[in-house]
Amino acid sequence: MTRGYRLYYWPGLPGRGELVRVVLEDAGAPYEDVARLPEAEGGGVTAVLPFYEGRAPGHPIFAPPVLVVDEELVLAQTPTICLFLGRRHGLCPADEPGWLHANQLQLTLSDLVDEVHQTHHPIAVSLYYEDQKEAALACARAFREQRLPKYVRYFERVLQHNGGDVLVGDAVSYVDLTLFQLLCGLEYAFPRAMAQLAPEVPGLLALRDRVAARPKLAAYLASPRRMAFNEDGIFRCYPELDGAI
Ligand SMILES: N[C@@H](CCC(=O)N[C@@H](CS)C(=O)NCC(=O)O)C(=O)O
Repeated sequence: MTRGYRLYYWPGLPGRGELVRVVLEDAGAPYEDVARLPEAEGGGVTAVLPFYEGRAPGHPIFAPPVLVVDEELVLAQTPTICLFLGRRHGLCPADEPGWLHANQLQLTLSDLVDEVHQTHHPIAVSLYYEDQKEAALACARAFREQRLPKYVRYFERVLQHNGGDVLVGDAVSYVDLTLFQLLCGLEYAFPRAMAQLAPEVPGLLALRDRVAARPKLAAYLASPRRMAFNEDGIFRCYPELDGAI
């Protein structure tokens, strides 16, 4: 049996796969990023499809990312994968109220991810952005004006409530790593809206910078393994959705 972690996620986009990668990388945990291998070596979309289509062994999953642990445990749902890794690698409070609050915050960040995706796909995931652009403009406007401020102000409040250094517990957790990735994505997709909100969330922005400077994560961010945001992912740079056009 091959022991260790195997990550299965759509190649070519950072998406939710990147939320798992930042935890693995900050933990210094070796993993195989299977779908990023060439097809000839068992990678590519072909590696992900058996999970997505229900043909892979192990507990059935609904949608990637998937983490296979020691070729035995098959995990999906990004918050569950990150909670599992966080608890295993000292990136999560150990006490019950602590990890429950971590999970609560992670699920709220996951809701935010869903709402970001909805800004460019408000009608159907199966339709192209161009085919739902009118609805996307309205959805993105409501997101920028109402939901985005509500989310970031909430997380600033959580941070200050916890003393200002980290979101939960007394050390950096997987939730802070997810927040880091989401702030990077929001600044990529909504630079104008985020610039307007910046004065209200100084604590979050400082936390983002502290997380980025953590040695293992910093090494990852500077490496070719780090996947840049692009217009196939969740965070897309469509200036019209940022109110820039
Ligand atoms: N709530 C799930 C959402 C998973 C999800 O939507 N995955 C996307 C890629 S980021 C996907 O492959 N969706 C295909 C589908 O829903 O059919 C999570 O957080 O992991």
